[in-house]
Amino acid sequence: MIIYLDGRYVPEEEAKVSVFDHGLLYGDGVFEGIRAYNGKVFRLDEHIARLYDSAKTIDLVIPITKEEMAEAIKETLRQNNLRDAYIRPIVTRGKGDLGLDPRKCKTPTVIVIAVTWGAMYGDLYEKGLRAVCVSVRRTPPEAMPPNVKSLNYLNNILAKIEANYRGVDEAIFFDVNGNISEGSGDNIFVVKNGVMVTPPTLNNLRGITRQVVLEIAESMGITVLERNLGYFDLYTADEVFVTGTAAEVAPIREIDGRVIGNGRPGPITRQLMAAFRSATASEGSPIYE
Ligand code: PXG
Repeated sequence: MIIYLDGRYVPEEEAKVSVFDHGLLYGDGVFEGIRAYNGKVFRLDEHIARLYDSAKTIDLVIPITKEEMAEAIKETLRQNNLRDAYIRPIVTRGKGDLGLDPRKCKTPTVIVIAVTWGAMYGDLYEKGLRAVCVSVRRTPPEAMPPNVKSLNYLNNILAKIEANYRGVDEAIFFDVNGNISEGSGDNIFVVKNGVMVTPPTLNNLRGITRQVVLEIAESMGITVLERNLGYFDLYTADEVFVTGTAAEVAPIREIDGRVIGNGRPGPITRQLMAAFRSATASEGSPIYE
């Protein structure tokens, strides 16, 4: 495997960072998760824009341009002969000392990893996922905006651990005000009486899959609302699904033991899954040309 590290393409064994890198010491850095389908990178510009916005928010200046980042991503895919892949650009604050002051970190570390990747949830796209609402709350935007895709994912990992202990596939977060936020690594939608609703993005990550699904729904004439949701809206929904680069569009069949709809992926979810699949198969920024 070939990794992009600070402007060079190196074998995995040589792709090493310092133990004094603040990405390791403090989770001080940002990342993205991007997919390539059939030789094309899906929504590359949107992912790169979000990476630079995440970095801007934490006052981290990425030492290469967006164009150079796009090229580094595509060249990493070419170096590994990949057409269908999961891509992980990472930018850390860089090497500093054991103090947390970022001024000690002179040069950010830039990494791009690309690996082969298939469907995340296997047969669960047909059966639907089981989920629980977890007790840990999504980090409030006043503390750390969930819009920043930072290297500190402990809030999300705590949610995932809770879902694991409860024997289900995914965690659903609430925020500190009792509004639904998102899944551990995906955004959430409910469908009731033909209307699709998803929370506004103050308390969750502004998902790129979420945005694609909103665009698809609008083009299909489905009414879409962005408003706050609570437990009642989840349990009484006709359909619930989550969206993410890794998860794609994945139906939820059960939440906290309550069966959602008839316990099978609903008609709107199915339509969106099919439309999303055709979007990923046709759109994208070509890797090899
Ligand atoms: N919310 C959070 C907290 C995320 O981390 C999404 C929503 C969906 O965003 P996109 O832009 O991908 O539609 C994410 C996605 C995983 C995993 O294992 C997920 C993500 C990152 C790393 C791992 O599910 N991010």
